[in-house]
Amino acid sequence: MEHTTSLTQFIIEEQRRIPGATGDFTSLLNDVLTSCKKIACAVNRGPLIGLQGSADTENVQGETQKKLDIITNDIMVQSLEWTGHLAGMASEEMEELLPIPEAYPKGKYLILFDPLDGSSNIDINVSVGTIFSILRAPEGCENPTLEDFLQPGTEQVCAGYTIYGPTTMMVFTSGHGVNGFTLDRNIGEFVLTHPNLTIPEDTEEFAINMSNQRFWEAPVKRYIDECLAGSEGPRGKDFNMRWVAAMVAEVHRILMRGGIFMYPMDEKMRARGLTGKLRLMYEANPMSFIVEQAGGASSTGRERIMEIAPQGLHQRVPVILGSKNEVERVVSYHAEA
Ligand code: AFP
Repeated sequence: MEHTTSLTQFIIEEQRRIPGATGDFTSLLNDVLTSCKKIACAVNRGPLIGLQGSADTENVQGETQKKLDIITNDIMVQSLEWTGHLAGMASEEMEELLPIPEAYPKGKYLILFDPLDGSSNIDINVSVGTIFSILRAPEGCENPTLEDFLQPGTEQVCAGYTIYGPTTMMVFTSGHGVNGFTLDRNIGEFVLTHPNLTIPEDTEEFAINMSNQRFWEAPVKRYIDECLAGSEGPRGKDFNMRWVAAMVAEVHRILMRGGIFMYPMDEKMRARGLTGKLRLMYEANPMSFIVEQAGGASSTGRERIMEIAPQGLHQRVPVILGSKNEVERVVSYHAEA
């Protein structure tokens, strides 16, 4: 039988390379992957067990929640709160941070997650995902405050996502490159299938919601106009476009074959008092960590996302990430403007 490396084996071997590692982080990551397996089951069986459609409630972002938004959030909380590896949790679906209940031991890590990214795709059977970011809690801290969570992306210990698509895959980084694992349902394990993922520096593929075109700022308009002009324009080559409406799927495609993803600032958001569409702590920071570890770049157009000092748990930021040379080009257009 062909030898495969399971995600559990992979992280235990990584742990052995770190002198003094206690195994706490390894166990936490194992708990995260167990919750993602449970979410994969719920997502897969959704229409068979009445889990599709709206829950008719709103989250803190004012967005209507799907039934699966609530159920996947519960799965994450229930799978992680009792394990003793966490000091606290925060979720895109919950207004306040969630302390670990008194009944359970406290650990040294904090986790932030978007339990079901791209949930508008659920009812049409298109890819969705779970995104997570792990931070260290301050030394000896049992009851973390909001300030303890508001660490810049550069402080992340680990970031990852699970994509529930034709196959279920988990991709993560703990600061030593990016690796992808595919769920083998026959053995119930994530198996290493995509070692050392790297993003090509150049690309001919962009992802942006074109319906917002008339609201974009000048640098983004310029960049996309030049892509659309194709081989007759200043770029001298034709570009392709994709838009899945689930950041997990966009980032996954970029890790597989390069590309640039943008959810930039626009006039419509500004008029509504918003500072961007995507959430810094649950989407932008973890995805930026992964993309940078794979050799790509990530920016708001004006600053590196991972260096932003967070102001709130649900803060939104513009996001431009992917193939390095393209991201740098968009950043230079912002600087010129
Ligand atoms: P949901 O998780 O609320 O469905 O939002 C998905 C998302 O935050 C991100 O994953 C997509 O890239 C983006 O929104 C899609 O936004 P549009 O609906 O404006 O295309």
